Amino acid sequence: TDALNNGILVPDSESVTSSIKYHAEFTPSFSPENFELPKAYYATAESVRDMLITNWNATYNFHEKMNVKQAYYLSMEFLQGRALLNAIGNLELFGAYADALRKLGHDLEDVAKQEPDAALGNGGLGRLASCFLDSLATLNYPAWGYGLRYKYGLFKQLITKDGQEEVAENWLEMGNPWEVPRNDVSYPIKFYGEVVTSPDGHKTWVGGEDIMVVAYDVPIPGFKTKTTINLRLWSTKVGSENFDLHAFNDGNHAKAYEALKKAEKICYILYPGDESLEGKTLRLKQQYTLCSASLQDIIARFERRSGESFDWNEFPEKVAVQMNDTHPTLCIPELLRILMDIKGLEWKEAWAITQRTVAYTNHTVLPEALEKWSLNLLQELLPRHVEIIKMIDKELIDTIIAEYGTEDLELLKEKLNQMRVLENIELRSSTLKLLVKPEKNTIVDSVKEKVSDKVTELKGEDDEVKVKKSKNVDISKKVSFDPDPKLPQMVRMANLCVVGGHAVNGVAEIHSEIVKNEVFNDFYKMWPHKFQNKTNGVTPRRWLSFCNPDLSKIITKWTGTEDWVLNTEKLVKLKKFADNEELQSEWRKAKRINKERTVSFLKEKTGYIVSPDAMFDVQVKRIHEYKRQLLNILGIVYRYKKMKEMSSDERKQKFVPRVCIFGGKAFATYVQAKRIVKFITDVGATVNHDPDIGDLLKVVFVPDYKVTVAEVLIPGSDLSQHISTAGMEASGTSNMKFAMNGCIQIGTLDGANVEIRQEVGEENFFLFGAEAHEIAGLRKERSEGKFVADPRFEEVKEYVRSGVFGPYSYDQLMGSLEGNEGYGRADYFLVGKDFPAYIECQEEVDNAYRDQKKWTKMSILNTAGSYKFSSDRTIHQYARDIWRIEPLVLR
Ligand code: DL6
Repeated sequence: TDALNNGILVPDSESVTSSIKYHAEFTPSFSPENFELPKAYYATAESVRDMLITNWNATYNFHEKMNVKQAYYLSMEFLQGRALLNAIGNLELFGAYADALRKLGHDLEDVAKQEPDAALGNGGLGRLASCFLDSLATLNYPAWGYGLRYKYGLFKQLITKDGQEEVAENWLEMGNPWEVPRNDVSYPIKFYGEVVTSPDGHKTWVGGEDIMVVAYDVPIPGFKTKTTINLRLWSTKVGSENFDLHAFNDGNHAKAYEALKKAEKICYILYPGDESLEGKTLRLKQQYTLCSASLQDIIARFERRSGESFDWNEFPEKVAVQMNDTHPTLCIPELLRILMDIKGLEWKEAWAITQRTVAYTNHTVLPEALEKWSLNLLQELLPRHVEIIKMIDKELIDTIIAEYGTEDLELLKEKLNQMRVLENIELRSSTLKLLVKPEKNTIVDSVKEKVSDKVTELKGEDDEVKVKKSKNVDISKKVSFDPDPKLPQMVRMANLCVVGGHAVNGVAEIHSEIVKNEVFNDFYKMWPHKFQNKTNGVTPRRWLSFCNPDLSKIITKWTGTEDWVLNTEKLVKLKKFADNEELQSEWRKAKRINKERTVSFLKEKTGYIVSPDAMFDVQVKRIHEYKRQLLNILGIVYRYKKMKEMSSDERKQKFVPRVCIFGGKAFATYVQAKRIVKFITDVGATVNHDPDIGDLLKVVFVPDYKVTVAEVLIPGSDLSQHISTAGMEASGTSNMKFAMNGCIQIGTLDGANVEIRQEVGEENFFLFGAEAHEIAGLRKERSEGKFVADPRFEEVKEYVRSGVFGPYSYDQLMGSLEGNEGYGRADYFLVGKDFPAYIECQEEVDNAYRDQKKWTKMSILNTAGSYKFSSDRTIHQYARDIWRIEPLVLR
């Protein structure tokens, strides 16, 4: 018989069994005669979904009735991973489902493995969005996520003899039991066309290409709560009237499908290659689709909830829109367009409402990742939005002039050039009139209102009448420049976000300081109140409780409560037992079990057999030069070279056995990153088959890194590497997951590493490398040829070039570390500079690992100190400081 837990219905294994059987019988996706794993998975998922739907509908109705302010998290990426065990875990039904499936002849874990990862994301940014959804639901916040339903997830990565190969990931092939199409939730989206102005000045965007979006909803259950929030993913389509039956019957099949394909391809893949104009257009269409569909939906909900009479100024009291990076920037002009052109508001009011509604999170300081769009392309695709963006630009120009004055025109010009939303575009004649001293023709003030061009008295600070006459002067003539016809005219999305939103936040303390003091310093000086920090976090449900049940049991035993899953501060209780031998021995046992799971996993995925006695040293993240996988692998090569130079006894004395594990995808068009993948796999192929080395060193590249892979590797690792060039990693989030799972880090003072080190204690973190404030100077030194490389760095590059790792030419890779002609910037990521400190630090790691008592203590203290990095803490901060929303508990 079913029971109640905190008002939540808890079915027993009997009713779970009958629910699974019911779905096995009535699920139309599989043939009736079997109950093999794929069908068992589908039936189990549908049975779980039934339970979620009850809570989901109740949550929706409750929010509708209470009509409280709601937050909307708009993101091009959600890296959800698998849903089944997460949902069962959040519902606390592991026991019931395991029992039920056992009775039906299956093992819950095997069933769960049937589920493909929902990989609608690229890396940390997308996974953060998914952790946030888990926390929002768990903490009972009224909030939704909005994204796109890509037909193919992030590509599947194959590792071949040539390195990385990408294959489409058809994650929907077997159907997706977690989504519910809402055929009644559909909106039109327009592209191209033109703007028509009526005699009264009203603007209408007409013509062009029209498509439709339809909503697919995914339930997001909270942990130990009824609250189940919604992730709404948009899918694009066209109506059947767009299918050209005549063309089809004439045999012109491609033409018949043209409109359909055009619409459908918007949701084919995440980040389509954008080298070509087609690629760029497609990406922009994706971004606009997300923004327009979500805003239409949000506005419809606001209107419905507000009833007959309402004031649009209440919109920001009911709606908070968070833009996850710049990809959803078009929210700003789109909200303005809807408010002005459709709802009839004046510019001033619409602009104020928009600014009060939206906020922006910056996730990178890499200049190449700060999005800019060609004005021409935008103009063609979204002509009305360009008009609106120009209005915003003009508003900003006025603010900048008011801020900097017109005394120093050179300074003003510089600020305008840096801060404007539009780049390389002449200054439009502004409503701004300048007051000039007639005698010297110098500008002494500017006013935004219309100024009489006859006689104006202007009082200076000393109250003397300084100007008797004013003259209308077009500011553009004074501070303008000629746009460079050779350079493209661009729209700077990040600047648009900063201007259009009421809050801008970075994702770790050091990153938020860089955002304020470097990337957006001019804006920070003008609007300091907008800038905030919200250090990232990860959900302790998925990333500790569910992925590491053995360690979790120990944590519960020693903290005396299960409550740490919701209140991670309780993890701090472990500190006082860090030296306790009983805890230490249990801790090591749990690690061992996890390492053995990793051993089987590596064997299955790569064929390599590694020993669980070795230290597992892991670097898993997107492959990027700034993350410096190259530093790691060069450190390994150096170690290998030294091993080869020693006798067998010597090398066993000197080195701790290590399994060096890499994982991560290189963006399909990022050639240098792909070379790094190839290099790592080549080193592995040589080292792993070297009989002199045996178990002393193994190098394994795990193909197709994704959430599911992380859930195995993170609990089973001893050391993890977060070794980016200081100042370049905004935060990192895997560093938090590793710390939670008692894994010790080697890292630079970058991103959230800084805060992790503070919390776990300096002595429990292996720190090396240059600091963020030194980087500019070091790069300058490097490019001026003043850098003197450590001989060990020269030695390792030479060794790579000698051909030990096969015939592939590493000239391009090694050259990039030297800045040789044709190989790009001279070691821009400062691998050479940090190399000696890195390999020395790795020696310290070896020494620490030899003392297993000390190592285990460090491991326990990492888990204890990770309490701050729960996404629950982060979400509370967003809710309080940016969104101003309150939890609403459904009883
Ligand atoms: O904030 C989530 C995540 C950070 O942890 C990473 O440090 C950061 O690289 C990532 N940013 C992006 C944005 N684009 N780029 N590059 O993925 O965000």
